[in-house]
Amino acid sequence: MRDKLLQVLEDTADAYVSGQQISRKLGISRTAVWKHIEELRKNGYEIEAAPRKGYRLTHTPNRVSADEIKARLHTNTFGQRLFYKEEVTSTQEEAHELAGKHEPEGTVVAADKQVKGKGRLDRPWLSTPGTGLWFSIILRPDIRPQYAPQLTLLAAVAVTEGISSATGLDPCIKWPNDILLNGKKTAGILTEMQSDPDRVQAVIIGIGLNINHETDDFPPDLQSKATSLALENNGAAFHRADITASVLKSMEQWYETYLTEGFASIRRRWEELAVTIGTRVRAVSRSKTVEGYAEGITEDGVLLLKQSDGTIEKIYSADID
Ligand code: BT5
Repeated sequence: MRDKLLQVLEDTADAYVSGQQISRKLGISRTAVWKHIEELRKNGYEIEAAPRKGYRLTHTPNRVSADEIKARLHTNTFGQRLFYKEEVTSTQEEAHELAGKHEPEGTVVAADKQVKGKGRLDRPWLSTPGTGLWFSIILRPDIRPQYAPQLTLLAAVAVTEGISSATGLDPCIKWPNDILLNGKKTAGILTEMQSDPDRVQAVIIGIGLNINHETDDFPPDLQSKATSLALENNGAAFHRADITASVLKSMEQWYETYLTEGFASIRRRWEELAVTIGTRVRAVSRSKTVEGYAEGITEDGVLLLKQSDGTIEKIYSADID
């Protein structure tokens, strides 16, 4: 019924439609109309109600555009140059191409749908339209390639804080790149780079944010592992552009800190936000599985696992159980 009501409101575009007209069209009482309007509002729809005129839809949460994002941006550079596309293969591919064409630092490519969203190690990233937001940021730090993983950790801190300041939710980080709510993944980060042997040309940070998914939007095998901000907010949706703008703001702030002060404060904040640290974990990589006590991370983002014999194992790339 809510879909039908929404359709009626959308069909009338900017004009008002009276409660009586809606109740006739949908075959429900005016009280029921009002109740459905309230439900829509809870889900982020902004609907004006004017005496004797009726209702008017002024804002739809599930529509994102470059304008919707830009209107909410409080950054100097990040996202100020913004390409928004309804559908792409992967925003990473688009951003790589733009980086090759000398697009400046802070340029963002965002999409509603990715046909081939990618995770690490060529794993797929589910990018259903109308639910989340998938975007990539071009950075051009003057660093050596081996320090690029620091930017994954920077992004993890920034995404965690960006989500909490926009939603009041309290996500945490799982090494190296998972953002979790209630133990389930709500965002993922993929860092790739274009580099000379000793200098980075561009780092492309891809961020996948699950925002308004319902459980059924995830395939069965992901339902126990993945979540969305709305699912962790009693089903109430967020405006995807709000979340995106908040994450970009947080990214810009932490990136400025990184450039002026180095990695130390990011590392400290990362360790505060990470569930991985201070617990026993199992790191599974292609070549081996290592169990141990997660002591912390190094200056270059490597996870340190203390073994029962006291030796420290360095984990460069793995999945953590
Ligand atoms: C990641 O990889 O978590 C990095 C994801 C980065 C996605 C962004 S979206 C914008 C940009 N463009 C791209 O094409 N990619 C980036 P990884 O740690 O390898 O996690 C991948 C695993 O997470 C998959 O094997 C699934 O098990 C699970 N997964 C896939 N889609 C998911 C989703 N939407 N939400 C939660 N988990 C998901």
